[in-house]
Amino acid sequence: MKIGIICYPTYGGSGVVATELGLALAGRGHEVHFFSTARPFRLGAFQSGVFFHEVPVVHYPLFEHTPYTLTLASTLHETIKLHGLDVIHAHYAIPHAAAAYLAREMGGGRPPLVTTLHGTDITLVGSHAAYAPVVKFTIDQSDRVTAVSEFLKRETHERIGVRREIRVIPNFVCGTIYRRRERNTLRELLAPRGVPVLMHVSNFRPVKRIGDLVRAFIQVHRRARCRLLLIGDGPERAQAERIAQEAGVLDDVLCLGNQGDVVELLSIADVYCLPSETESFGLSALEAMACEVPVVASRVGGLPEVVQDGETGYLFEKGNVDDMAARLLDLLRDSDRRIAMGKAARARALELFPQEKIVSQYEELYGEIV
Ligand code: GMT
Repeated sequence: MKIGIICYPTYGGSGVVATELGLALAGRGHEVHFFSTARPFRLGAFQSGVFFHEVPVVHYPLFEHTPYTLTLASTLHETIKLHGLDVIHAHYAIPHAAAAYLAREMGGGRPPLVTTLHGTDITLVGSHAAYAPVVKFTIDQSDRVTAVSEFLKRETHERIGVRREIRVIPNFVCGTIYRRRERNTLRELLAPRGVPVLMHVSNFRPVKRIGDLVRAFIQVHRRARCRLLLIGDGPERAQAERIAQEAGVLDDVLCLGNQGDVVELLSIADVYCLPSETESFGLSALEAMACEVPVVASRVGGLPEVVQDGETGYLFEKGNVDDMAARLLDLLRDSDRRIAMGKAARARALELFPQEKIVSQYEELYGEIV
């Protein structure tokens, strides 16, 4: 098949899932065309069967905001005419499903359109009154709609009022790439003399509640030797550093910024923390689990579908910093339990969310409509 994939190029789970899916499909012999304003950060070097189409962002003095939806629709339309795509797969409803809908209509109803909902396109931005009518319309008009968790499927029905069938195809991880490696030198560099490492990876948006994480770390740090490694960047990073500085723990809070190879870093993590306000799935938690890192996360959204409380990590009530700190401390103090939970985490990741199985589910879905 010739498959067009639309995604955001920036650091964020939806772009990661779209990119990994496209690369895996190309690995199976499909021709995959990516559409984005910049090369998605996980796309890497040239791979046979993978094409990237940069969507132009055209400025004009009259425009206060550039109408990206239209340039995306035009780019899709031209590529469909030129290459004869069999299916368009829009990742993240806003505005990708709308642009894909437009391109399909321009092509006389072809090719069919799959929309994958990722989370904030429904739970935050998508349910805003300014977007919801278009989100609902484009979901209804898609030939197939998928959501990355049962939670997100429910939310789409309840919040947006969508009645049509939504198929849950969860996010996935490649167990061959995401596995724990011996990285003693890196560990010695970032956390010398066996200091236990707590880790968090995100784009530091308010929804991630980074402040809660630093406050819990401050409590843990008073009672046990540990270091917090924060990977990624975004609007809440400076505040996180300020909280750590005021508490006098900044020396043990390392903000590494955006990183290319998270597997290397996850390989030196002892516990992964995700204290989000909401999370439709929590892909970063799954990647940590595949690297044998137990996850301490808030009991929100789709996270309970990923993290098994008491087996592969712990869940706490959102905003309960004391409980988060207690759970982190438990794991730091009991290395046997920590290691056992890490192994259980990898086993769950590979049993429920293996790349091979989930990519096949998308392939079957395309097969139904092409
Ligand atoms: O949460 C983010 O920072 C990024 C966002 C996105 O759309 O790129 O992530 C959403 O999609 C991921 C991939 O499906 C999910 O794993 C995340 O849970 C989801 N984020 C939220 O729901 C907040």
